[in-house]
Amino acid sequence: MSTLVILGAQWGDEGKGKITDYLAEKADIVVRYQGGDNAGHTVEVGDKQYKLHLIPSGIIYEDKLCVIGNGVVINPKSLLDEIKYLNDKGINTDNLRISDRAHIIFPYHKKLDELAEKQRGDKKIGTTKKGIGPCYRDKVERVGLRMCDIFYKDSFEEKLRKNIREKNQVIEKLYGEKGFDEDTIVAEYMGYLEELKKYVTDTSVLLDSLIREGKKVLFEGAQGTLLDLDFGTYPYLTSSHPISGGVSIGAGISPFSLKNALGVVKAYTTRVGKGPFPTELNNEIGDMIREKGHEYGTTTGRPRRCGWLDIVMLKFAARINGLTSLAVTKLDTLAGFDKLKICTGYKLDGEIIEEFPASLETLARCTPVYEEIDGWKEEEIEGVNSFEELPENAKKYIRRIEELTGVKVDIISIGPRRSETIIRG
Ligand code: 2SA
Ligand code: MG
Repeated sequence: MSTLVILGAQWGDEGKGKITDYLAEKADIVVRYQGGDNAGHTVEVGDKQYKLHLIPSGIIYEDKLCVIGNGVVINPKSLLDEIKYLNDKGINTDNLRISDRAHIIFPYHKKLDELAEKQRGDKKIGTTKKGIGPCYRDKVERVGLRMCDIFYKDSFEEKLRKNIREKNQVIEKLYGEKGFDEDTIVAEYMGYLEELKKYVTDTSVLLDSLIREGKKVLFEGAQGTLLDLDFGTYPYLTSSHPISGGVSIGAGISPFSLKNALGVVKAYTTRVGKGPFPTELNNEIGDMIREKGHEYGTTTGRPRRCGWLDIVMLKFAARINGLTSLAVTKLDTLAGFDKLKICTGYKLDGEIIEEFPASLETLARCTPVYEEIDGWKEEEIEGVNSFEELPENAKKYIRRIEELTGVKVDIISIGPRRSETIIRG
């Protein structure tokens, strides 16, 4: 591993935090390249649990440089809260670096996110209401404020005041709600940003020199491939680029310096928020997976929708990301089921298709084609340390994923702890 991206191959919450934490031990630098505090990464070390939203998972280690890249949108208050949360748990955050080009989330972004969701009625996206979409919209519209702007206080204040006034107009005229007090936001946010100044630098230059030195860099994806703005289930997705193509733009490195892509895949499928989900189980099997797998959002606590593993989706993720290996997580959650199903294709108008369609209307007309595999028991998988020790049917399940996707499964996770990780040689 010289440069490796670890990303979600499904709809997020695949267990990227745990896998990144595991692989971070051998890395020098861990980098976030997209998203914001809509992400929720849970890492368990010994008897301690850490819930991270913005800071790369590598922070738990003493000696890793952790970079928040330009492609990330930063809520300064959340970031300061997270720094404090880590410091209170005895974690040092001096190794954090923030891109001077990263855009800033303000309270009006959150408010606009909430209001837009409310207005969508039954067409809700199911956003995390963290202001992610509205902040990226300002970036694309070229009116956003970036971390580098804080070094020029007067123009920063001027731009911020203009933005508050304009957003207030939308909030008041379009949605009929009360806008924000200009002075309050300016004072509060300039205070937060003053505290964050010491972490801000040109992280693109920094990463370039570290990569040239031969340092090992891990890029940590948030959300997942099917939530990618271009390649996900539009419009039920996030406003950034979790796919490997997002690394170059979101971290400011050449696309040719990224060597490997590890796709993290849950042994089944989950999704939070709305949108199509061909293998969803709206029955007691789905409920059982949710309870056994503790499938509730880290950021919002929302129950996640659960369903069988979808190979059409994984093949798509393998192709679009150029996956060089897979990590299958939560294999333990599937223990105790008599029969398991894997979706190998979609049936559309009497024909089998193997490519994920662009149109949601087409996707809604697809029905999954399943292959059945015998299950394994709880006691057979507990405390297992190697691939060979896994129950025969669990090995079959993993091998079948490899055959169908054409990508090798290098890592298998059978529990939240670092010790519950199987590495295949
Ligand atoms: P947003 O807030 O604009 O990014 O929401 C748009 C869609 O993206 C989905 N999304 C996510 N899906 C899974 N996990 C995410 N992070 C949190 C976590 C979620 C949580 O890791 O647990 O705690 O609820 C995440 N972030 C965004 C979202 O559901 C919308 O479908
Ligand atoms: Mg998550």
